[in-house]
Amino acid sequence: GKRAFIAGVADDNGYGWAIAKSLAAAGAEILVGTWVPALNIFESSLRRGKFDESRILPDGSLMEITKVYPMDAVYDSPEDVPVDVETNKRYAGSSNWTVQELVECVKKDFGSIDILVHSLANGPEVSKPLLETSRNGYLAALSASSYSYISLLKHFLPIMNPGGASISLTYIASERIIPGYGGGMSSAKAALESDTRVLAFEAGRKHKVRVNTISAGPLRSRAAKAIGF
Ligand code: ZID
Repeated sequence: GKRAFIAGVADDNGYGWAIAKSLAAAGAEILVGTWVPALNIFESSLRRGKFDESRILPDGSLMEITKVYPMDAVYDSPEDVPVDVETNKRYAGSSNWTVQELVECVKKDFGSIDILVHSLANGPEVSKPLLETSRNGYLAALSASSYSYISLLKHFLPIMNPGGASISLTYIASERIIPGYGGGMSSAKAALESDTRVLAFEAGRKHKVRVNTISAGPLRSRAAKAIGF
């Protein structure tokens, strides 16, 4: 069977969860990466059976998540983590959550993966029009929503089996004006789409791994509610 790593699952309402279920139904082993500040509540909800109904697969069995990894995709290695984050109560309880350390852990635990799913985004100023977006807000949106994909793919590629596949989720606001999708999020999705073409070329040639992005329809996830969509 195939092994999939899905980055960006912290509840049962988002695309990451739904994709994990589809992959599980198709017989894949499921590993997920959960944003560090959301890790405790996700793991305890899982343990307490809060998601059991949403875990039901078409054949009646429950989706098994083999392992939940803490992650923060805006940090590539420990040197990148600022002191205030490192010492933050919500982060201090977890370890190995930078992208490089995460991939080292997956390698140690499982050796390789076949499928990488990027289902995460964050834009702290998403509710501000682009004209009112600060430099920091813009760069944060691109760091969490676009570069996070380059970083994950770059670190996972050496342990991805040839013939493997990688996918991310985008939004049509990259191409058309959608008021309300501000803070540089439209720019972040445009970057993600352009990067998908370049990364497909590079990862395809070098590692025989496919790279695609899906322009998603509306889903009432936590992220979508947060921006009032
Ligand atoms: P979600 O909240 O379930 O997933 C986002 C995840 O990212 C959460 O689990 C966060 O904890 C995690 N996260 C945030 N920052 C970090 C970080 N630094 N490190 C690690 N994890 C982090 O929401 P979702 O399922 O909506 O989002 C998944 C992907 O789908 C994102 O790339 C979205 O941009 C994309 N997407 C979602 C929708 C939607 O409707 N939910 C749309 C398009 C793309 C969309 O907005 N019409 C209107 C709106 C839309 C489509 C059509």
